[in-house]
Amino acid sequence: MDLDDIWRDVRRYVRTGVGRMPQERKSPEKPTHAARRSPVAAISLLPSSPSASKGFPFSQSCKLVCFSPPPERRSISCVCIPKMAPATTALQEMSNDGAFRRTASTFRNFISRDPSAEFPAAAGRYHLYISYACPWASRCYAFLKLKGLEDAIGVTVTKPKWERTREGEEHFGWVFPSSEDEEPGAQPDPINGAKSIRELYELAVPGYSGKCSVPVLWDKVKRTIVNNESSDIVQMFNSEFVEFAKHSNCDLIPAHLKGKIDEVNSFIYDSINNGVYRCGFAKQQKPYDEAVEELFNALDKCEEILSTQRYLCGHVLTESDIRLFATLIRFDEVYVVHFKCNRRNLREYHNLFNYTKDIYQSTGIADTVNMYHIKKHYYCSHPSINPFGIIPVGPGLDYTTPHDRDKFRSH
Ligand SMILES: N[C@@H](CCC(=O)N[C@@H](CS)C(=O)NCC(=O)O)C(=O)O
Repeated sequence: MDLDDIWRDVRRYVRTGVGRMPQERKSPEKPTHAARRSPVAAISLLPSSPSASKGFPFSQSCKLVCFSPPPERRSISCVCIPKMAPATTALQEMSNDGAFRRTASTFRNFISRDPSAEFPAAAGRYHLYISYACPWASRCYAFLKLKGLEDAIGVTVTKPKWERTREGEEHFGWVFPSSEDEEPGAQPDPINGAKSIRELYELAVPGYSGKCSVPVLWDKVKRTIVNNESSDIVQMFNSEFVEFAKHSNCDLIPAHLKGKIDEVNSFIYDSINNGVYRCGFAKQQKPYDEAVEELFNALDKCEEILSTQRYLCGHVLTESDIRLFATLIRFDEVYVVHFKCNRRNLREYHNLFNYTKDIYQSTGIADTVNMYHIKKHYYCSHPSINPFGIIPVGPGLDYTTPHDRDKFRSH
């Protein structure tokens, strides 16, 4: 391997996150003994510099020097490159082995029904920003609907297709339409007048350079993001807003099922909810093969569970069902094609397909599903997967047709 080979590897690593730095040293100015024997790329971390990392999959800058051993004793001049940092979109959340690795959410405050809490529950104070396309955001909206919180918590929907969030910058993400008519189903931001979800993150944290995801739960009083993690948001909607809920008796996380719900959630998260993304965003065959195997094994398991009971945790609808539904409703229309989850269609699973219809037909849920937004987002926002942004015509399933899940009512 000569210096040019190393340089090529380094450039590839920086550009795609795939591969390995040949060797890393903390003090590039003083090459070590090993460095003198074989060519190395030595890096040192510089203070994080968002501007230096623009357009790269990493956001921390590095100083990089490549040395070659005697007799050549050549070195390639130092450059600043970004390395190893939070991604700014899901398409960049990639490990060296080509597998998709979702980064953790960053805002994790909790709203409490305790009036003295930092974020006390109140009607009209909090606002939920979502995209219909996003399964994580949709589960929050589903909770809001099932609990009947529409009058207490406002909702704004972004445009489905990711757009450039700032002139002259590389970042693509969720944006709001400029008028109610621009994109049916999406609205301008009525609270902050933001042009994009990114602007909300920047309002909350000036200079923010991480991922700008939905859902966003916004506090109008403190003018900040309370929480951007759907699994937290659904818990708050379930238990902390009871006073303001039209359907206060609806408990999607009942105490006696909590253990079971957690167990099912963790199983379906890895293999199904995030599993479809692991299939779709994989950049190498092996992680894709593994993700597909896990996904369909898990679907088979759910199919079996649903052959003896109406819902995943028994005979009542719970959080686990809302989580699974958010993935299943997108399955045949998007994941089978776009994410290559095509071992089987959902509609070939008798129980899962009827179960999906059953939940779709539960009060309020159909309002949380906008298939036009869902398809437009996935097929048009990931040019590395679908470069021409063509939206496939089918299959156009009708989830309003009769299902057979009532058979479990008498049990
Ligand atoms: N852990 C988060 C994940 C949310 C998430 O990944 N949202 C995606 C849409 S499906 C997003 O907004 N991505 C923005 C981006 O990747 O730039 C949650 O469950 O709330």
